[in-house]
Amino acid sequence: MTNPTLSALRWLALCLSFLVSIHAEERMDEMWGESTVKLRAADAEKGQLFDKGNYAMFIHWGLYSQLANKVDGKTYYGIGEWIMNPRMANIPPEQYKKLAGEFNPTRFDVKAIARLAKDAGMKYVIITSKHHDGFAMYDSAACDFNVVDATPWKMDPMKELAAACRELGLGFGFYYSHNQDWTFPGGGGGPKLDAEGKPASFDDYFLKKCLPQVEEITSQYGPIELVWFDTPGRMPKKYAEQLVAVVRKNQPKALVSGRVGHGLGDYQSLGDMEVPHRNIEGMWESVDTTNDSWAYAWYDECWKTPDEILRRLISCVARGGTYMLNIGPRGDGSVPERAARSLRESGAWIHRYPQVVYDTASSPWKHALPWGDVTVKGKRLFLSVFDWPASGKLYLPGLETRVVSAKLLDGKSASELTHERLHGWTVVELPARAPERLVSVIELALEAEPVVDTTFGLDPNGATTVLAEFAEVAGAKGSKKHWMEKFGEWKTAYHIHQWKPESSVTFEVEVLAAGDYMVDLNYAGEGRYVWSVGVVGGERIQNQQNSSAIYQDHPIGWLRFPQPGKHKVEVKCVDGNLDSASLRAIRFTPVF
Ligand code: H79
Repeated sequence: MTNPTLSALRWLALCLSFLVSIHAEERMDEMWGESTVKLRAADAEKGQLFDKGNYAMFIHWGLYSQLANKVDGKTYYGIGEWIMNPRMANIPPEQYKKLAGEFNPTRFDVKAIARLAKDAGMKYVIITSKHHDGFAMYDSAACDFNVVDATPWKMDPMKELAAACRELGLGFGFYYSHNQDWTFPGGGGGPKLDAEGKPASFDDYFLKKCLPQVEEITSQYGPIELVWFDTPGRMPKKYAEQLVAVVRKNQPKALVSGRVGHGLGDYQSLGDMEVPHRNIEGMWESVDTTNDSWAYAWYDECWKTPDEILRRLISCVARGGTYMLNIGPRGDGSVPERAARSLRESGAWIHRYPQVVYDTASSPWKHALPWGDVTVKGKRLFLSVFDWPASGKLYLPGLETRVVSAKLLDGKSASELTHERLHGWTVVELPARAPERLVSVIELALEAEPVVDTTFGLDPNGATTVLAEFAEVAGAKGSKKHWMEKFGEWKTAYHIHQWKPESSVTFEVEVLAAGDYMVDLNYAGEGRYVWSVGVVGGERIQNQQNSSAIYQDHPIGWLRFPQPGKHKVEVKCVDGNLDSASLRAIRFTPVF
């Protein structure tokens, strides 16, 4: 179909342009919307399920689900809904459109999907009404490339799904790719010529398809919770404004995602698959998926376990946000059983501990703690313990408010725990065994609303990792970095780079006991580096270690903290290829 040399050259050019572009934040804005969306709180009319529910189901389902990442016998690894894109299987629009003729998803069961969302503890469901491929998964009068007009199935699944969600008290809403449309002339990334061979403009696409379709999805399915626009690209503001106006007119109570662009959304959506490390004010969400791809991919059995789902959900809620987790049904409509099992099992936990997840405030520590995370309701703290300490003691640094009682919850009852204060730390005595297989919960009742010193306390029980984003940086650069593990599978890290011999990176920590701590640095780079790590006013150690392009922990050595209390730890990169050194975290582990 294509000349191999040409396509190799094109790949190379695309890869290069991607490498060059991806670090620029403006490029990230094109994909994920402005990071400067005005963050608002929910009001009584709007955003209640989002703001208080904190957990939603995302569904990616379309023609691409049939291909499941395999075309002409060849598997393409990455996000399945991108399969027709030149960066994946490069299927020409006319050929892709023929897939509709085979779309007959007789195993799509709206009641089972709504029940799964409910059992999972989710509060609303957002499904792809049209992805970048341009195929409408609902009955669209604006464009006949849709599930009713173009398939042998001839059904509109959204009518029944909306009804099934409502029957169970779940909210319902649509994903809509507003800027990209790879099959409609004039759409972003779409054909440049119309059916008569005349040049098509973005206006052609916008007026004939996009605007009428947004009118349709906001008027045909009853009250909806949210319209999840994605990847604004360089769509000028005037278009985004018109789309938002349609949503406001038809669905005054619906939220608009930040990815509509130009700061016109109601809340901020973080980068795909990004769980943030520090608290974020206002309304925001993380979107994530149960495996690695959004749409169904035949090979992708890399499922998140119930434990991982709970960790990621609780981490988002503790940072102040909402978590939307995706499933990708197969082309026949069935939901992969492993995804369903993980969701049901984590959901059973949420139904035992609803007070931890729903309508809670973010952690007053403003970051995760080494053993877990904290959510708050007034004077009550919920400590979600991900890693149960073998020592029988849980250490909580920096809590300045008096603890009235500590209770270990077990889903139904609660047992009183002994607690004491030690050098400003709260120490809770625990039974040897965790009551829960997944996440055990301790409830602290406080005398008043919590006041916390947010300094990182080094956990006497084991390793404490402090990420680079919490360091004070002098003479180097700290910034967020996004990269793709597989195509479309995004990873995000904050790293410190552009090191100079005089650069100084300082972490503030609190120790409960004087003594030796093993120090590891997590970094990537090229060749060997010499790092120097010192307690300000105390011992300084120095060591050479190797590196690779992948972030890894590298042992530096034992470092002594001379007395309990607050200390500053300074890191310097003394020798090596400083231009490629990229520091992600420091880790301290008590030696005795
Ligand atoms: O629906 C899921 C993805 O299909 C969609 N968002 C989630 C929820 C999504 N669309 N685009 N992206 C995510 C970002 C993709 C960016 C890339 Fe590229 C496309 C990376 C490489 C090709 C644009 C062009 C950015 C760099 C080069």
